[in-house]
Amino acid sequence: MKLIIAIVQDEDANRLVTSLMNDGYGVTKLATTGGFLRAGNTTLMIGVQAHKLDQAMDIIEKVCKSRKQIATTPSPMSGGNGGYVPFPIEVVVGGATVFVLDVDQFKKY
Ligand code: 2BA
Repeated sequence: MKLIIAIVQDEDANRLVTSLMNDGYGVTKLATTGGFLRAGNTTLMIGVQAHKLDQAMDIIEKVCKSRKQIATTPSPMSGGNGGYVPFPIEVVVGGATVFVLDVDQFKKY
């Protein structure tokens, strides 16, 4: 069994959950925040049988679009002595950042 952890944009999340559920996948949706933009995104945990992994990845790739986003530069993690001026930057976000992990055990009690 595999666990897919997919970080997607909020705009794509509902459509992706619907598509996965319609094809029989179990999905857990988490509200998360990106470290760079400090903006909301969505992380999905999807447990799949190994033979259904490729199909799930195809669905993620099909549904999730990359988008340009204008953001102000995030504050430095640890500031100096002030004087920091945020300025707008353009970044391309997504479609999806996906990790695939081997599952050691899967149980439902
Ligand atoms: P954020 O960390 O908010 O990053 C949003 C977008 O900002 C990234 O899109 C990328 O285009 C840009 N970006 C990130 N770090 C940057 C940097 N140091 N310099 C310049 N631009 C930077 P994506 O790559 O599509 O990532 C979307 C979201 O996926 C990320 O949101 C983060 O929540 C997650 N993510 C990406 N890579 C990850 C990783 N290696 N581990 C864990 N989460 C990751």
